[in-house]
Amino acid sequence: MAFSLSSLFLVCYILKFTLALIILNKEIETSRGMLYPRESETREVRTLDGIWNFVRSDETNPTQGIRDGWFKDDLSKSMPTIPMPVPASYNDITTEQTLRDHVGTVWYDRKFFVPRSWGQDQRVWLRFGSVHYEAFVWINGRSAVKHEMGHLPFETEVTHLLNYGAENRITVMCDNALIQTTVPQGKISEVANDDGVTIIQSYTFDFFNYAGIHRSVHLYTTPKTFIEEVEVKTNLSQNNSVGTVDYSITVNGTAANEAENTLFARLQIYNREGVQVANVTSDSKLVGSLQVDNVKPWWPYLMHSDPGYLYELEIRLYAAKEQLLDVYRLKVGIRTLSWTNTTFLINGKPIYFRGFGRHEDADVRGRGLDNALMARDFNLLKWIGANAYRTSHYPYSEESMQFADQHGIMIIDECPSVDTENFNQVLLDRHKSSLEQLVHRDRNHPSVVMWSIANEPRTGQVNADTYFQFVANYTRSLDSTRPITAAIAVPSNDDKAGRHLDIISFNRYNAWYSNTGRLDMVTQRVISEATGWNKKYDKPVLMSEYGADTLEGLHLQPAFVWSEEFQTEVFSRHFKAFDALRRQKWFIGEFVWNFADFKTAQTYTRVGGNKKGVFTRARQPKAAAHLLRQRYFALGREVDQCNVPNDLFTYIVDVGASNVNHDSADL
Ligand code: BDP
Repeated sequence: MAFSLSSLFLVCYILKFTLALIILNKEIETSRGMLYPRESETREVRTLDGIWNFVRSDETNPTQGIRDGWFKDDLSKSMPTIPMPVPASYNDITTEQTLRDHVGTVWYDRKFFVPRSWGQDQRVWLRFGSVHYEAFVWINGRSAVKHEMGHLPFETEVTHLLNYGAENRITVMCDNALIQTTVPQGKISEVANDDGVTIIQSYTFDFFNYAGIHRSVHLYTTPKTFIEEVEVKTNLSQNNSVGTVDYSITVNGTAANEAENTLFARLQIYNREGVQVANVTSDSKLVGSLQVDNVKPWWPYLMHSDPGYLYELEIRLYAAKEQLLDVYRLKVGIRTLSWTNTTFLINGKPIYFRGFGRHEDADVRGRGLDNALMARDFNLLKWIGANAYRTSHYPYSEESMQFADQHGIMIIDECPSVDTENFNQVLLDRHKSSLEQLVHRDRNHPSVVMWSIANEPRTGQVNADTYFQFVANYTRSLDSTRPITAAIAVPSNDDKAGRHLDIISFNRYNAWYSNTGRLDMVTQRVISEATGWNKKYDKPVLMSEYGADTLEGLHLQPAFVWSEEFQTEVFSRHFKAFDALRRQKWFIGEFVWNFADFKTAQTYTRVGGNKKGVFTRARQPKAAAHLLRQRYFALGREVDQCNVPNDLFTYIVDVGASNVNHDSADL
C-alpha cells in the first residue's frame, strides 16, 4: 500500500511537471495599421502631448477607479489631481517616494478640442507611441482601447467617440505591475512594513521599472478609405547599381470593400534632391515593385562616405476615374542583408559591428521621449565612431529609429523579453506578440539589421529549447530578410537556444562579475568563450555586452575597480581579445555595456544606478570614451577605409629630429 501511494504521488508529480513543460505554438492576434502619423494632402496630425492631470491609485485598491467610474467625468471630480507631463515616466517627477516606487494603477486625463471639419467625411484615430505596461483608454467616458506591452505603439479609431467642434476628454489608466506572465517578468508580493503591509514589485532585470505615458499621443485623420499599411522590401543588383523596392499596400475602408477592383495606387520614388527616380502604377492587388537605376544604397555610418541615404516613397491611392483618396509618404533606404555561418554582409560587404548596448533613460523624465537627448545621443554615437547599437532591453522610440535610418546607425532591434525564465504558455504567447508588434512597427527601417528575441533568457532550463524554437521560428515567419539573435549569458555548454538563432550574441563581465579586479583574466577568457560558441553552433558570433561600473571622477592608479583607469583597462584587455578573434572571420562585432549610466532598482551593488556608461547620465564622456573613440575610428579605417577626425589624437610633442608628428596621421 505504502508503495502504491508513493508511486501515485510520483506519477502525479511527474504529470504536473510534464504538463507545466508542455507549451504549444499557438496562433496569436496580429497588429494592424500603425503607420507613423504623418501629415499629407489627405491627413492631419495633432499631438496631445503636454500637461495632463494625474492621480495615483491606492496600491491596496488598484481597481477602485474602475469600480467608481473615474473615467466618466473629470478625474479631479473623483480625486485630487497633480499636473503630469506627457510624454514622461511619472516616477521621478515629484519628490515623493510613494510615487517613485508606486506599484499598480495610475490615472491621467486631459481635455482637447476637435475641429468641426474633422467630423466631415473622414476618420479620426488615436495613437499612443507607448504606455508602460498596460493601458486602458476612454474618450468622453466611453471605452476606446486597451493595450498590454510597454515600448510599443497602439492605436484605435475614435471617429464615433468624439465631439466635433467641441471639447473632449481623454482618460488613461496605466498599470505597471509585472508578474510571471508579463514581458518582462516580475513578481508582486505583500510584505509587512512598519505601517502594516505594503505591496512590493520585484524583478531581476537591471533597470528601473519606469512607467507612464512614455511617448507621444497623437490624433490623426485619414480619409474614409485609406492606406492602412505599407510594407517595403529592398534589393540591389550584383554590382549595387540597380535597386528594387518591393511594396505591398493594405487598404482600410468602404471603397476597398465595395469596389475592390477599381482601387489602384501610383507610387513614386524621389531622391534626396527631390528628383523623381522611379514610378509605377499598381493594379488593384496593390503589390508590386519599383526599380531605381544608378541607385545610392543605404550604407552604415563610416562604411561609406554618404551613409544613411534615404529616398522618399510617395504613395497615392486612387479610386476609379482617378479620384485621389489618400497620400502617404515613407522614407526608404535601399540595401540588402545576407548571412552565412561565417559572416554577415550589407550590400555584399562584411559588417564588423562596433557599438553599444543602451537604455532609454534620463534624469527626471525617466524613459519618456526626449528629442533633445535623442539628438545628443546620436551626436555622441557619431563622435565616438560607433556604427551600431542594440535596443537593450526593449523597443526604442519610433523617432529614434528614424534618426538611425538618417544617420546610418545599424540597430539590433530587441523585444522587451529580459531574463526570461519559468517558461509557460501565456508568457510564450505574449513574447511572440511583442515580436509581432515590433516587427510590424520596424520592418521598413533600413537601420534594423537584426532582431534580438531576448536578453539573457535562462536558456539552460530544460524547456528553453522548445520555447525558443517557437519564438525564433515565429519571428522568422514574420521577416525572413533579417537574421535573428539573442543576447545569451549562460555558458555555451549549458545553452539550449543558440541552435535556433542565426547569429550568436553573448554577454560576459570578465574582471567585473567574474574574477573581479583581475585584469589579467580577461583576454584569454573572451577568446575562448567566443570560440566555444562558434564551435558549438558554427554561426557568426558577437560580444553583445562587456564592461565595468565606473564612478565618474574616481581615479586610482594602478587601476582599481570602479575607477576610470579600471574601465579603460578593461576595455583595452577586451580589444586585445577582439583583435585576436577578428582574425577568425566568424567574429563580427563588439558592443560595450553601456552607452550611458542609467537608473536601476535600489540594490547594494548600484551607486545611484548602473555606472557602466561610457558617458555619464548627463551625456558627458568618461576617460574610457576617448580610448573607445580611438579604437572605433581605427577599426573604421582598417575595415571600412573611413576617414578619421583630425582631433582623434591630442597633440603631444613635435619630435622634430625623428620627423614624427604624433597626431592622427600615426593611426
Ligand atoms: C547584464 C544585463 C544588463 C545589466 C548588466 C550589468 O544584460 O541588463 O545591466 O548585466 O549588470 O547581465 O551591468
